[in-house]
Amino acid sequence: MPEVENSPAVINKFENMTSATAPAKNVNKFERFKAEKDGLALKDEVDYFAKIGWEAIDEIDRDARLKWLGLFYRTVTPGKFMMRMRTANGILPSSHMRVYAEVVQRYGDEGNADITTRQNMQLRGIRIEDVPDIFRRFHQYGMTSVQTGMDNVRNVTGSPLAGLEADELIDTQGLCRAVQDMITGMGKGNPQFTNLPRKFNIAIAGCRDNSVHAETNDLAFIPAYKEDQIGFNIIVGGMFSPKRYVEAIPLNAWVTPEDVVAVCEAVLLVFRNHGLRANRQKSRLMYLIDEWGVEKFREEVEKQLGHSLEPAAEKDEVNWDKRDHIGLFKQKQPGLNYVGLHVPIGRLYANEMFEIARIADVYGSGEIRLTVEQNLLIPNIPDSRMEAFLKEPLLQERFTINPDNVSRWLVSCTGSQFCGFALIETKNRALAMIKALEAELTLPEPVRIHWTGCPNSCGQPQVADIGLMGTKGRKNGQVVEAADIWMGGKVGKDAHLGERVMQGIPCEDLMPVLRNLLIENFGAQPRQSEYYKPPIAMAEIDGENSDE
Ligand code: SRM
Ligand code: SF4
Repeated sequence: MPEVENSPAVINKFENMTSATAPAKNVNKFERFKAEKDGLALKDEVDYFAKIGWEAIDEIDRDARLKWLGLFYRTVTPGKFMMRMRTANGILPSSHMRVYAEVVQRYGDEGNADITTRQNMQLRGIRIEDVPDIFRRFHQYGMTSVQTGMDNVRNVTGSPLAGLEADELIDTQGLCRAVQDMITGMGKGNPQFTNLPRKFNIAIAGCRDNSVHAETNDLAFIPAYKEDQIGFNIIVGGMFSPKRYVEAIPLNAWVTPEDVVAVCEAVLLVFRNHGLRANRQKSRLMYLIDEWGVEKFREEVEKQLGHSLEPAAEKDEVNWDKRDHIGLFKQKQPGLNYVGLHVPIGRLYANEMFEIARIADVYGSGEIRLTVEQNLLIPNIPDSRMEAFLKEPLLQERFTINPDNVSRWLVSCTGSQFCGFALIETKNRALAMIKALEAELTLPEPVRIHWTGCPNSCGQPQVADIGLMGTKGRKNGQVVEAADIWMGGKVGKDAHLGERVMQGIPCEDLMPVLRNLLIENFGAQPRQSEYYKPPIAMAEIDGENSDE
């Protein structure tokens, strides 16, 4: 299990940026401002903020507490906010997609949206003066962005094919929704969980291919049989942070689906009540487990639950390679299909979002699903509608169901276009580079390439075949945007994290490095090779084609 150190320069930059540890006292400055006023209290102040405008809002309210309502002030684009939603199990109706489209549409070129690495949606370009109206619309449609940032539980991820595939072990849709409702007080906000020591990630896998990256979450449920009963083994403490990248470890506990919500609540309460709050860089759940040992942690969860937990099942049921769900597939419901669309780097614009909502309504049941690879699925399309569906211009021109192996698994975090932590530009660069590589190379199998703009690792380079992590490097005496390269991440069955294999490669020199990695490690061939005729001079050197 790799435990990775970053260079002191990068760590220092991060500690400054996150103002990690307060000088004296035993809590950091984040703990102090949380104690002064709960982020959820800002629900009552949003109308006022809308009146006074972004510049007049108290800095801590604007830059930090508003994240409790899902509003992220973007220093990179002054005056504009990003809004992070909740999408339990990554499932949303077309009506929600239409609301998102309407929200970002009003910002013209500055408005867009992203599908995130937690099967979720983020909206961009938001002005504070519009927020009361946007919240009213969310309320009307049963949508929420509450408690999605800072020291809260992030979007609860589940199997994207929940309820659709014949080989499914547990349908995670209702479970993810129930956990979300518990955490957020049915979307209104729940003060019980608004002051955790740090962020917290929960994933529930119901399928055989670990489609949620269970091992990277603070708390994850993995399908496992005990005798003839299907339930979940529990793993805890997974996390990526600039100081440490670590997989979750077994809690040695097995629960039935009916117990999932109660266990989530108990684990969160133990974390809230006992988690470490002195050093913000060491506040994630794994640090509490380090301090107590997993046995004591389990006992405390049992105390909180009021009963003991059954020991884990001997083996879990994750025994498939990970799928990306792109393409056309039969559902378990006779005559119905789901289609996975490839959304390059997860970026969406208003006109495309309206179109996604429309095709989901016209051909499917109006449902849309998101994946942690930042793609989307349209389920419940009858056989009879499939031919027409596949001819839709959106699939021909933008979101193909048959992407090239080079670009198929491309994932990217937000990067410097919108994120103040970023050390490099990611999404646009990743896209430009993959297009150039795609033009040059063919690959026998897809290669999972993940970009992340800084060591926070939102783009999860540690799970990729090739991961790129933004850093600063030097070239010709100048500081330049650069990337560390990770390799060997494995997803699906036997998932494990990769390792950093190269450091500080200037971004402008990345193309030949990536090209070589693809050729040497993944069997890439130059596209021209099938038509390639060696020039005479080269052929002569090889001793072929000689006149003699
Ligand atoms: Fe992340 C902070 C974007 C998934 C680890 N992450 C941020 C912020 C909020 C920083 C900021 O305020 O600018 C980024 C917002 C940028 C923006 O404008 O979009 C941000 N994180 C993202 C997203 C959007 C990346 C993406 O393009 O998909 C993902 C949103 C998921 C969601 O819907 O909630 C996202 N972030 C992740 C993941 C991946 C995951 O959850 O599987 C990780 C690593 C796993 C983990 O958390 O252990 C991740 N983000 C971080 C960290 C490092 C946490 C730590 O313990 O140090 C930070 C910084 C922090 O919390 O201090 C961070
Ligand atoms: Fe921002 Fe990407 Fe860094 Fe996350 S990894 S904080 S999105 S630059």
